[in-house]
Amino acid sequence: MSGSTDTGPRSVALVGPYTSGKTTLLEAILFATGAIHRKGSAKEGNTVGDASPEARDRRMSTEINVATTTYLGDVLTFLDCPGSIEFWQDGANALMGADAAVVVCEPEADKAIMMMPVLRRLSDMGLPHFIFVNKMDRASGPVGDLVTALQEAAEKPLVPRQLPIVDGEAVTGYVDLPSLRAFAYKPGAASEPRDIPGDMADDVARARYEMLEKLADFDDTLMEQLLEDVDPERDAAYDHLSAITRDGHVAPILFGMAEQGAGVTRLLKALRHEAPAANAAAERAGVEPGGEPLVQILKSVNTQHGGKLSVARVWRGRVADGMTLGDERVAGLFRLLGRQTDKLTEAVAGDIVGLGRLERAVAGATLSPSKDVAQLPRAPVPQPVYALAMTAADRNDEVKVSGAVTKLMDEDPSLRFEHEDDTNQWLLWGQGEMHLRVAADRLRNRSGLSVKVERPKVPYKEAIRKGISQHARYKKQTGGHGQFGDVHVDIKPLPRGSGFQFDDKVVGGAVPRQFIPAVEAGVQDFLGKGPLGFPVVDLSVTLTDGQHHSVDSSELAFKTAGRMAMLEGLPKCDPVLLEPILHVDISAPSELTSRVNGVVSSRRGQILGFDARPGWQGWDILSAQLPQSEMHDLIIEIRSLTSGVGTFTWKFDRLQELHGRLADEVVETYAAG
Ligand SMILES: Nc1nc2c(ncn2[C@@H]2O[C@H](COP(=O)(O)OP(=O)(O)OP(=O)(O)O)[C@@H](O)[C@H]2O)c(=O)[nH]1
Ligand SMILES: [Mg+2]
Repeated sequence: MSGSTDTGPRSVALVGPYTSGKTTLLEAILFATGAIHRKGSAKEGNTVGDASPEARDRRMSTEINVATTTYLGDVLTFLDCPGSIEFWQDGANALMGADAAVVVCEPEADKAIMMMPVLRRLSDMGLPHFIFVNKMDRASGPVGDLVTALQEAAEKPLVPRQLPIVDGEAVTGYVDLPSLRAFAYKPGAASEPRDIPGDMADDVARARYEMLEKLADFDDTLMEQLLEDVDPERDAAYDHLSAITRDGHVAPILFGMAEQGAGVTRLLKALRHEAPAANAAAERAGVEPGGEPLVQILKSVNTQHGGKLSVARVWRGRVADGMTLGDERVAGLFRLLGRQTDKLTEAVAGDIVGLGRLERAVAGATLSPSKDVAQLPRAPVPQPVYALAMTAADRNDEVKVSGAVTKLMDEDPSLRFEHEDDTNQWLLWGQGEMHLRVAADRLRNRSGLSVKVERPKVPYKEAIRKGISQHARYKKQTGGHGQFGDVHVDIKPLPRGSGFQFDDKVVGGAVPRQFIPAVEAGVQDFLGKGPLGFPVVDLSVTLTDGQHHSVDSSELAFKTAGRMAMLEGLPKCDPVLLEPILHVDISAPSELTSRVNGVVSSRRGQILGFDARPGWQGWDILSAQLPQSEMHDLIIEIRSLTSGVGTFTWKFDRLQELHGRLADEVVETYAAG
């Protein structure tokens, strides 16, 4: 068999929709390659992956699992990525350090749509990939339909390189198309050769020809052979497949059952021969060959006891324990097997290793012995789409909580923690409710900090619709030196977006110069909370006249008079509630756009139109305007309508008047706290 295997260490990302079996496949791979001697299962919660309390509690991956093993002398590191779209960032960061990816999916044609975002990303990155159709024990319906559905979801031509052997209801093995050999699955062991079932001969011949035809699009020699009706030999067929897959032109499809370990050895062989060597990824990332050692941090974890551990891809040179990277010393170099760390003395290009105690390392950072090294591209960070207001359960912990959240953001750039001044709430922003709840769990599990979360308040505002003139006098005579300030102001509405404007038209020193700023301060003070209970915007206040007293007038007196003028005047100005309206661009597969329309309408949204999503065939972008109060769980509904693939981006558009029952409800609810 051809295809060089002297490639050095390589890394393979396991990606694909949630619960497709990635972590189970990792376990099966580690077992098949002898890295572990007892196979755990997702159901029992004792796999190498998903060992964190957050993952165990939910029986799903909430972050990447990293495990290095050796197969026939080749070092392979697997990066098992969470399938949930909410934890996508961790996987996206890991993909930056992968040489190839295996997209694990389920055998149902109607779930193929869930593969679109990940297949799109792989093709954008130019990352060679394989499709592993898992859970073949649950397969129903013809394989041909599944392949068609997968191809519709895929960017690259997909090449089925196996044909499952079906016995009654059960899938019992497969025919390997390049070699035309058949294998029977053996639970927990490598498959055994068997004969091709007689009734499959025609299907096999056709499938093999179709495979070669697809490969021939990228290979002139093969094209000539096919045109001349020459069937390429087994080795030649492998060579074509390997070269074309390695270059990322096509993605082969393999089948199996991770839980039974079926199809795992064939997958490993495919990776061994068809995954590119580490230098291909280095070239793609823009790493110059030669020069000092270079690593990129794929993930950093602040463990509760062992200090910080960073998962890094070595891009160039040799990395040793004790070496300086950035301006910190590597304290511990490890080979990783889930949570288990084994000391290493050295790592080379292509390795994925653990680096101890690089306190300033953050996901995506590029490090070398020199301090200021050019940074390699980082994974894109999606805009947050969901927020919860967060407070420390114990008020004394507030500073600690914000410190601990900052550390979480170092690990996960898709989290954000921001103060909303209008509502005076700290908001934790991310990709969905589970994302944020896991973050809250991490605070508890790692830092012993307990937090409370709630639905964020909407930053409503209020404005006025009528102008008036108002007089206010503050006067106090309490023996000795009293207080006196007297003002006349004109209050007028301004157009939307103008904010607040203060003018003074006082003549003849009726209000002495030095007290005018105090009047303004008093007015401003009141604007923080208007008659309806919200910050007041879009108005002008003009100081037109006033009176003062040579002894009793003071800044405080005029400030109070300014406040009083507003307190008495604003309710007479016909106050109105303003609600923030956001511009939202929702992207979803075109066949679901009408349902998305329905969601927007049911949320008081206004549809502006839709367009094809650039670069995403078969997808639309729907532009709409939605009240912010209707946005809180929008992502949840969009995802549930679109098998999890729909997304949106948003930005503030404007403030808009809100009247009637809805406005009354808002005023009541917020007044009640
Ligand atoms: N029937 C069947 N079930 C399987 C197979 N492989 C995995 N499963 C089950 O599928 C479920 C999900 O498995 P995981 O390995 O956790 O899936 P995952 O893709 O890592 O899930 P996320 O990390 O949450 O995206 C578990 O209940 C597994 O036991 C298989 O070959 N056949
Ligand atoms: Mg998993």
